[in-house]
Amino acid sequence: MNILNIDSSDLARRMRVQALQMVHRAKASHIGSALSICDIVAVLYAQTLKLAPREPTAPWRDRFILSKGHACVAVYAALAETGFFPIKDLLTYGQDHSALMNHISHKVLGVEFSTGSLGHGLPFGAGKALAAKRLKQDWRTFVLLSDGELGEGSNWEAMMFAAHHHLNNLVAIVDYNKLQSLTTVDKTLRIEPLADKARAFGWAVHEVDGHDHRALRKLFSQLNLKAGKPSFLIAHTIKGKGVSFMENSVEWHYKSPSTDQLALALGELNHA
Ligand SMILES: Cc1ncc(C[n+]2csc(CCOP(=O)(O)OP(=O)(O)O)c2C)c(N)n1
Repeated sequence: MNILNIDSSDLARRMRVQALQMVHRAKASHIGSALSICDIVAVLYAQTLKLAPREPTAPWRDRFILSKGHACVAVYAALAETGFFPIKDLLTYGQDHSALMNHISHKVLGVEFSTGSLGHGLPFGAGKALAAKRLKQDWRTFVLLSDGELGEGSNWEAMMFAAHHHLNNLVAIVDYNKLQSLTTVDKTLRIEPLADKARAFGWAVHEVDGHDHRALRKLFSQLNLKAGKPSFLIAHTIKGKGVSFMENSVEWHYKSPSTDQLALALGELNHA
């Protein structure tokens, strides 16, 4: 089946540890955004995606696109922890001449598409899904979006396009943590009623707790890809999940943890 079938909870914990260390070392931003998606990304890499870490461009692989490219440390950590490249390479994150840039880069083994300017992952993913159909290939395309990103009109164009072409091999997952960079999504540009909107655009809609591994695994394995519709998964999450003082706190969109804060955070993750 080419699914890794490893423990997703352990992977998510290791990803959080790596993400915190990377952001601290590089004095970078977006740790809250990365912690928000660790469980979703871990369940995808550990138990959902068909992939081969030693053959990152295997033609049959499922495609995963991180559209909220600012949360790249979560994906870099997942790729290193599952063997796409050496874990020690994570030490170069955010440094001059490193492939591991502060927004996700396709120069990193296992990354399909560079993003960072929000609103590009879903249009690209829809094109990939259409290509798979035209090539009569059965690989699927998963795109992970942020909630604030839905303010970009390109997503809604891609949603019309995907429904029009019956792209049942396309899965959009919205990391619905309800926060943006400076305040809530609701105060910035309201996206509710999100499920109704996605349904009206012709997608099959599901809602899930984005930190519940069992629920995520079940949902990913039961997607009705034969229904002739693309799938829109609304994953309810907490920005900063896993580190108590970062949870639901907008300041951790930009702030980088100090040495003391890093130690506290790692302690909470049982990583002394
Ligand atoms: C087109 C574009 N406009 C603005 C930005 C700057 N920016 C970076 S992250 C962000 C919003 C963060 O909120 P959200 O998209 O909900 O992601 P979260 O970090 O909460 O997961 C913005 C506006 C960008 N990256 N791309």
